[in-house]
Amino acid sequence: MNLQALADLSSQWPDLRLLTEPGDLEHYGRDWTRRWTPSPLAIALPASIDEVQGIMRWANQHKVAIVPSGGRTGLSGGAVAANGELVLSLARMNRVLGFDAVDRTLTVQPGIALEAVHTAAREHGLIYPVDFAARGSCSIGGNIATNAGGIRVIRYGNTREWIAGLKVVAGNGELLDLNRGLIKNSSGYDLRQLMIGSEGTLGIVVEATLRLTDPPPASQVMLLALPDMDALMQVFALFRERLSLQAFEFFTDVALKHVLAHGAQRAIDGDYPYYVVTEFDTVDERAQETALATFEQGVEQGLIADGVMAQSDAQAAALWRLREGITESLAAHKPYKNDISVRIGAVQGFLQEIQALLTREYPHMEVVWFGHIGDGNLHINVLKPGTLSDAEFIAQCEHVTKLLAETLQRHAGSISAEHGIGLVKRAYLESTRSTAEIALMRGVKAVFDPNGILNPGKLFA
Ligand code: 2HG
Ligand code: ZN
Repeated sequence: MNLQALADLSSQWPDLRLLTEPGDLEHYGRDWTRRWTPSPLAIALPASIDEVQGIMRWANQHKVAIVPSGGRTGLSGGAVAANGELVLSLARMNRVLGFDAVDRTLTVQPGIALEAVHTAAREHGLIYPVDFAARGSCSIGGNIATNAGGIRVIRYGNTREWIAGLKVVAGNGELLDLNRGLIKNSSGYDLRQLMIGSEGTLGIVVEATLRLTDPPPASQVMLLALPDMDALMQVFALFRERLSLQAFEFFTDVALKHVLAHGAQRAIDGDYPYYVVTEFDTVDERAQETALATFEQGVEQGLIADGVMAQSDAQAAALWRLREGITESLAAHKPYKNDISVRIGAVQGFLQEIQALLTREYPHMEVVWFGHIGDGNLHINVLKPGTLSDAEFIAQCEHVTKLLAETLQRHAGSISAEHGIGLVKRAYLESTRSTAEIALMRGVKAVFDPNGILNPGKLFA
């Protein structure tokens, strides 16, 4: 039946690129979560908004599910096609469409990589400030679909802050032109913001107008070694008070062990349980002195055990690699991931509570902690021991995630800080959103996507 539908799509849109080879189905049917076996019906690679609309109308007519697809670097299964869906890949729609010097906006197609957006912004002397390790492979459309955060949220906020306008093909195939680059627009519901973070369940982003900003002043990168977990938020408070922070990231000795084994360079001799990579503005020499004085104060108070200040761009990049290389260094261990957040003010108590929980529940497993602690976002990766099968390992991790979700609920946190709910965290949505909220979300979904064509099973069952 679906093969017939596919033949119909191809005859309606003879120029549309469609892939059905097993290797392509495998490649486009998965994201960075390696848990599901890809089995899409086919892959469509539209080259225009017209083609995207055509696909959506066809999908409604034939009741074929669509999985929107960008760089497939997601960690929540949001771009997985494991049930005969048509993958709608935006990979060919990857151009910069225009720059507006007065509005300071860049208009792009959704399939452009984040790194290419950075380059385009810099060519105009400006920056697009959302940034994270997957920059070379992820696409801006996927960033928008998950409201991506990353390493500079502490300074610039999430993707949401930087979207001036969106063109979206809704679930029913209608093209919406949302907010059109306006700064002030008090004309009712902001559907643009509703689309951001909707994980491809309401519409497909086909064009985005991004806000750009001035590059930050010169900056300095520092690696700090801390004696214990209690010091972490105290050092954050000290540094935030004295310096103008761009980033404040942490990782543990276990994360360091993996990243070093994966080729990163050791920067501090000696072993410490916690590390911080921080970057801050250094407008003049006084700022450098303040940074050193802040560091020394931390040492005197027993909060900092050791530290390194980058002396060159290359050294700064090497320090960043210690933090940014973690995900890749763990990939071979099939990690089970948690991406959680609490208010900054709740981090300290929350950390202590979940450390006790994880030590108790994972006695024989390696647990790797790292993340954007300066904005309350923690990544916990549990590594699969060789003694457990995939299924046993996941069952055990799901049990612990349930306990973690209960703890999060008590601390008013979120089960997904920046990766999205997708398939992976669907069972825990209720720990973060109330029954009334979820009912409204389902209602919204039904309005934008009446036939339930778009990314079914993601976000909610
Ligand atoms: C990061 O902060 C990414 O490096 C990935 O969000 C986190 O691998 C992870 O769990
Ligand atoms: Zn992250």
